[in-house]
Amino acid sequence: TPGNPDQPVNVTVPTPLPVYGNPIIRDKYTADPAALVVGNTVYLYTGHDNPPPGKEWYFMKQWLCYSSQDMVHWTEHPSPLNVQAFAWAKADAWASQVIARDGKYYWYAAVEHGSIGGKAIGVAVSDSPTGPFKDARGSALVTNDMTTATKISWDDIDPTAYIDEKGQAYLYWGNTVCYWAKLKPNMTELDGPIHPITTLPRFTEAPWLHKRKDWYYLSYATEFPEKIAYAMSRSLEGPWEYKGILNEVAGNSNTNHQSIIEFNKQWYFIYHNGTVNTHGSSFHRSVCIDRLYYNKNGTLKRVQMTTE
Ligand code: FUB
Repeated sequence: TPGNPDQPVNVTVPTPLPVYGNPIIRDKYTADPAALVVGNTVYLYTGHDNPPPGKEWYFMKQWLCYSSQDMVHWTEHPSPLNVQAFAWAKADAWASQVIARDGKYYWYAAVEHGSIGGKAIGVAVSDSPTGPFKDARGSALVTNDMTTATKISWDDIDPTAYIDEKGQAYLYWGNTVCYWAKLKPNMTELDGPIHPITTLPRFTEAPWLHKRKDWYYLSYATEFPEKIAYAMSRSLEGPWEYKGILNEVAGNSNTNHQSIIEFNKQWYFIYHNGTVNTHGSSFHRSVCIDRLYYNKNGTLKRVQMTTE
């Protein structure tokens, strides 16, 4: 219909997407991001993909730490934690997360257990978000013989922790099955049983917890190549209601692993892809940042991935 030139016309001008220069780190391969907001600073902890030439696997020996006050300019700090810090572990600095409690920083990390075998979760502690971190227990917090919902030896990976308003801390983790347990206030011991969650469709790995208003969100990687899906609940103990896909497969990477934070009143979706990988494999990943937006009913809009 021809427009009436006397009538005002509503034109929706698309807002350009903010661009973070993805991937944000170019001199190292970084994966499995976990961000932590401390005051006016975001600390970003990542794994370090560094396979020997010709080896195709997640060869990772240390974790890396970056900080930023604007999500654009990142400062690298000396690596605050590596596999050797856990004397009982033998390999694999896989996905991790750092959270703060009472002036201390607790780093939950997946590694390969030296004697029990299979993946295990350790916890390290520091007085500073940039370390130095040391093993907080001298033994694993979660081992393969504590979780029996699958027969696989790598189901105890990808820890994520959250502390609710009442001060109750929770640890979620898993591969193939998502597990959760309460943590004692000391943050270094489980408090009660380990629960498998059976209501998350096609859960692969990489759980992450966040909260906005009265909703908890449990996002996770699904299928291969991985997308990020999510569920919502009023309680960290569930039940979780599946809500759909949040992020599509991230370029040139079989895995996808997210961290979601609010910083300066904006929500961020931090993940990895393989777009600067010149090795033709999924084992040279790079961390990226994009914005996360909510619908009025609290559900999440799909992430629009950007590149530089
Ligand atoms: O980085 C090693 C593994 O790949 C992580 O534990 C998974 O989440 C996947 O990103």
